Amino acid sequence: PQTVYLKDYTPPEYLIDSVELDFDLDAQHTQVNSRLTMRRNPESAAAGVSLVLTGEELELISIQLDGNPLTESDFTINLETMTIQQVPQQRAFVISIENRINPKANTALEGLYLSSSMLCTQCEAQGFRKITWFLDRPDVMTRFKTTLSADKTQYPVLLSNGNKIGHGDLANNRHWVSWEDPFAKPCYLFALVAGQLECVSDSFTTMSGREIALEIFVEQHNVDKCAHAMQSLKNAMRWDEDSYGLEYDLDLYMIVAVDHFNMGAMENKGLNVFNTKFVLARPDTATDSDYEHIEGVIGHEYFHNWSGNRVTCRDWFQLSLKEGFTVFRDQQFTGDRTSQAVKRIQDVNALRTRQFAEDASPLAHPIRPEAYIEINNFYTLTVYEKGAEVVRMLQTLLGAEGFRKGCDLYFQRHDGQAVTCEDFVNAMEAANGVELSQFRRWYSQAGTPVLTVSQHYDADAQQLHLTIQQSCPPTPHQPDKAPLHIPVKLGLLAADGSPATFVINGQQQTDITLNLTEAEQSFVFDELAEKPVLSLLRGFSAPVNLNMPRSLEELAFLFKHDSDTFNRWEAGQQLVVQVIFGLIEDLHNHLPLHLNALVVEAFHSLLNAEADDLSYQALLLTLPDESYLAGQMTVIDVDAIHHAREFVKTTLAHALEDDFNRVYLIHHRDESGKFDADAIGRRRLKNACLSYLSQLESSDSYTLILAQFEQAHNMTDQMAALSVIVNSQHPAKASCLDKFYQQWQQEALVIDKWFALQASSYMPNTFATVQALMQHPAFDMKTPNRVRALIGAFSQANPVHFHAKDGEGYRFLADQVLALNTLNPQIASRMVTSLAQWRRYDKGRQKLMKQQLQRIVMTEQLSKDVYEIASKSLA
Ligand code: BAL
Ligand code: ZN
Repeated sequence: PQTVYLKDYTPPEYLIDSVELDFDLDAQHTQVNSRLTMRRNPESAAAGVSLVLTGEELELISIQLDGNPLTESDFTINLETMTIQQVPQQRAFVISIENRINPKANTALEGLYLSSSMLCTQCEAQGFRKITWFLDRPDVMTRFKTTLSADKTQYPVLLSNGNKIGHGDLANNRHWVSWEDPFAKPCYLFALVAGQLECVSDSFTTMSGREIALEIFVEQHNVDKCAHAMQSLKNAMRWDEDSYGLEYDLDLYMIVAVDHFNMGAMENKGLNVFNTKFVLARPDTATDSDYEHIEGVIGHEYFHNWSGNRVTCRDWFQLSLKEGFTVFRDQQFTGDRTSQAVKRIQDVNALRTRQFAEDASPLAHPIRPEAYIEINNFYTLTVYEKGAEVVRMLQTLLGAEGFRKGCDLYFQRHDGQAVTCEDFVNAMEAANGVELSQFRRWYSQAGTPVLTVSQHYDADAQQLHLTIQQSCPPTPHQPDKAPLHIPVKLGLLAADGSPATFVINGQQQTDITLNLTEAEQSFVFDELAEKPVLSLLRGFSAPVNLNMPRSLEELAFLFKHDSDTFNRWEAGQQLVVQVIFGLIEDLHNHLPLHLNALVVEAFHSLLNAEADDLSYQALLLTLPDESYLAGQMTVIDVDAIHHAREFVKTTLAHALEDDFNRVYLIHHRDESGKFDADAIGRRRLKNACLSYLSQLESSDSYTLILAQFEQAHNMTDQMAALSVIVNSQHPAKASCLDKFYQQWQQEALVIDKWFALQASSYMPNTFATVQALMQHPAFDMKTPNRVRALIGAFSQANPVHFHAKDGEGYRFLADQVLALNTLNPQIASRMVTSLAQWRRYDKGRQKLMKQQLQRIVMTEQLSKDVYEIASKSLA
């Protein structure tokens, strides 16, 4: 397979002024007629008179140039292109193409495909070329006029981008609808949908007083699950006006929910297509987290209307320009709507467990990659989540106001254009009169930097001396790293836990953002009459690992007193991390385990403290994830991590049983249908306590848990109970799982939870359960949500069983990857990433994981997607 390089970018040789598309829709024989009005691009330096269009898996019917049919000597077609030997160079010309496609055979879910009985499209990144021949690249933007015709009974609703400009009936029970999008867009933002859909409608009045029609289309049985998505959309529209001054531009905003979707959702202009997972919610079917994710994703796709659609990417290497920025925007939105403290912790947790792992693997790449084989493989945590951290650092460095000025200038300069990450940074510089040349390295350098911190308090001089060294481990093709510009927020605490005032650069302060730009830098804080406690990297001000020796006492102190909500949580995490690593060492040395009393005391005091934000309180009680702990180990020992973490949890449960019971009972009440911060917080805190109590495996705990399972009227409580039942020896386990299935078998999204819960259980025999579930009538390899729920959950959220010593987990995963390779390469390659970190395990596991990667790479007819991930993993 061919590698595409950023350095090879050249402007398009031709432009498309407008396109008219006619679809004669049918599940197996759809005919596409396109009329492209084109001309030579004056900006292109390329010589030659031929025109190369991109197309894949298309059946050509006819082709014309300016109304004259072309014969086989006028053009050639290969796997991915059509080359027309000669087109006019000095004037506009029209290419008319008729081709046929088969949506039903399209199991890759790119281009036009069938989801249940509905026809829909996914064109990002390069799906449009599976619909018709085109200049399928984001810097070719054009105006689309689209006419859809189809059987009126099977496809009564016919949707595309923009405004509806006409409709009518045809012979043989067929009908047609025409759509016109007034905004020029790249073809990756094209969409069409046809099906038997119900419309839930509402409206929104913009800040300038324009009335926008809002429409959510779903299958009939889901009409009762759209209210939250609709409210979320209105919240997002208002928020973007208030926070960025950005208003919606068309008169209509449509969202369609489909069952079969490779991603979460897609920001097509005026016609978002969503995975049902991020639209449908009813209190009894969706958890509080589902509700929050729906609002976040609805917001994300809506925000793309400016950061992505009005200003788009020049090429796919610039993907983080729209994704990193839009993730940052959706993070701000969710924080404003819920709790900034909680949202920040959730985001950092995800970044550190998953993106840091990617950065430490053979798949590490900069947020602006320099090469790819298959662009679909670069919709990564690095491009999205680390990309958002880079935008966040810009905001930290420029201040909220300066950042907003930079955003305003960016949208003003580039509205209607396809631009680069460089253009974004340029706008930030120009709007603020600053220079960000060193900061730009965040775009080109991969890997997670490490800050090594040392401090010394000089009592005589009343000074704190702080030295920070930065380094970054080598990543593929980048053995040596240059120092980055890293904003480090910090504060100091006095012995009584209050903020300590200090003097730096002649100014008195209580907190500061240090600009780290060199490999090693020292800072002096003056006028400190007593030794302060350092609270460093507040708010996780940069995506780095900290190497800073801290005593358990100091961490317990910060866990109690730090006024920075992120660092307070972080102190608790690091306290437990240190204790768990001590226990792992004891396990390796065959010593008996004891839990340090400091941890018990810290949790006791937390459980007895007043709290405003109960969701935050629940996070403070939650132990670090096994995958986070794994990321901190040189040689990952999944069994020891699990054993030590369970030991801490069980010991806390026994020591603080009364506290957990009391807090549980204070907050246990039926508030189903209430989604305010208090109700959600109560459920989270109560269920965190329930999770500890389940460790007791006592008849009292079994009774309490079963009662919650049976009496729950909301999915949060029902799932929380079932989850602890599945991970315990609860005598009612089998009957609860069965009951849950019977209750929810008509609700696909709830059944996904049922699969995922069993696949991620750490109890014995899970692998046999997973194998049995593969044969379950409700399992389907062609439904990405189901594949993620079973195979994804087992390989990504069940370290103990996936990494079973005998290698059965690895073999199972490789079997499924190869089965998926022909059906849906995008989903197949996502599944391979679990094997990418093979070098981090012991020799025995390394060998077994590598064997499976080699087996995958050697397979014939491997998709580009899977080949790229498997071969890079082995490199
Ligand atoms: N653009 C692909 C889906 C998303 O990030 O919104
Ligand atoms: Zn996005």
